[in-house]
Amino acid sequence: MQTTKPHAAMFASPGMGHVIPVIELAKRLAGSHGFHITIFVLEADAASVQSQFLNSPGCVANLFDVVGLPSPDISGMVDPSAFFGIKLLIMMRETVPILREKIAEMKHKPTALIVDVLGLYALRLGEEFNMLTYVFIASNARFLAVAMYFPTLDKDVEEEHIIKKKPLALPGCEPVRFEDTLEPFRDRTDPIYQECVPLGLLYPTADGLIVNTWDDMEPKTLRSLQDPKLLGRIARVPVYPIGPICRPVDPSKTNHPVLDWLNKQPDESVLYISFGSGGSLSAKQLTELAWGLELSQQRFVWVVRPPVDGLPCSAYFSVNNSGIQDSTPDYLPEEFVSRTHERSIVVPSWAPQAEILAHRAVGGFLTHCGWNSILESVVNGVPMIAWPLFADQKLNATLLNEELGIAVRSKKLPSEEMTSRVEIEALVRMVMVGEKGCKMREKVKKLKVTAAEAVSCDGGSAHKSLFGVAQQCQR
Ligand code: BUP
Repeated sequence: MQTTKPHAAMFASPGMGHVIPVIELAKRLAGSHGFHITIFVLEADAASVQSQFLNSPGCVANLFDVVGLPSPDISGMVDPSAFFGIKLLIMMRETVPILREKIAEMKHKPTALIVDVLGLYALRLGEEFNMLTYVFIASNARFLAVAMYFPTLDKDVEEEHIIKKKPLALPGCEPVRFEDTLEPFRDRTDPIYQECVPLGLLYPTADGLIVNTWDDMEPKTLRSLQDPKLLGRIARVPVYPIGPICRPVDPSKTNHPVLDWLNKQPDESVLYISFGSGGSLSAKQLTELAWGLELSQQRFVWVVRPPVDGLPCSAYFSVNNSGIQDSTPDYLPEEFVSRTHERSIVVPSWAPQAEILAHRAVGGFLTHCGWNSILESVVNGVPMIAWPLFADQKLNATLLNEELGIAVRSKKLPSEEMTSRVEIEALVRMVMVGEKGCKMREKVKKLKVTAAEAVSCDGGSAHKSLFGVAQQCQR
């Protein structure tokens, strides 16, 4: 029996949606389970949010080491117009030789390697350096189920799902609409499909699959993944539901103009709107959203990003009583800020989201359905308006809206260009002041309780699951 501390190397993809949960997992493995942790992450521009986050006090608290890896040049390997998730995947693939060199140089070799879903190519290093290997799915069990099952469907995709439009029948799980699956899975003739779908076969080559979810959030899918007669037949390795892991925050201890403004608002009266670190809307859709928010007459905090052809912005768009001129950016309706400033605040590009969602004044979240955003909403008992854009977001929106009943969603068909201002107004009012909003709030508050129970150090399921990982690593 090994007595020294287990040493885990973690390989994180760039982007806040990946880096934040990797750091949180590292904190728990180091803090509660005695791991020594080295995190390898692709270096980003020093001014980027990622670099600032990694240099912030919470990340340099001596709990783990962070090693930056140079970003490889992938021009010539992938079409410049390709979906950014694909570019990240190729960057991570091309970084594996550098990661290999770094591990080979380490004096105190890792005994375990934990990669995220874009780092699956690095699993092959496990055998070479005698490390146990894990995949950390910072998304959910449903994403894992689809990714692992897709190679099994492969040849049926065209006939059954694209032509006949049949949902995917995953053993023991709710059927999954084909249009909810990830973009790279939808066109068998695309080279990206050939790159991405076989990745599903790599999950079972790891020694364990660590998922940021918990039983009450995804009971059916988790059961299936753990049942050898259902999806467990494909997973073949232990599945560890260790969620929900989110950044622990205290809004009263954070200084930020948005939080100052929230302090002055009534309980559960503000809608928070954000499309995540990578999402933006078309200019027309932004206009409709702005009008929908204004027509709803509700309070809101909006993290707004310019449409692809818009100009970047650098100031808070608020109009104060001393008569500062209207600072509405030109991609929002004229004088939008002047008309709405008494009950809203518009933030350029980045806000302290976890603190905002934990604030007592926030009563709804219009979200792109990134998994971290969803978890941050659930742990604070905040109902949602689901507005998925890409990647796993449609799968997530369906879970929230159709299975858990904690989000409403636009009825817009895929063929329609936009969600109209009238529908947006109705969705906002439904969540903030409607009967449906009350019911959703009740449900999400119950789920919040199960989330807190899961992560409790006093016998919570997530804590036990992580203990399982630690035990496996001690062997
Ligand atoms: Br935008 C924004 N402030 O203004 P997701 C995001 N975040 O703290 P994504 C802020 O980034 P994926 C902001 O709290 C969450 O922890 C937010 O992760 C934080 O979406 C994280 O929700 C965003 O998973 O990533 O970035 O689109 O690719 O995983 O969907």
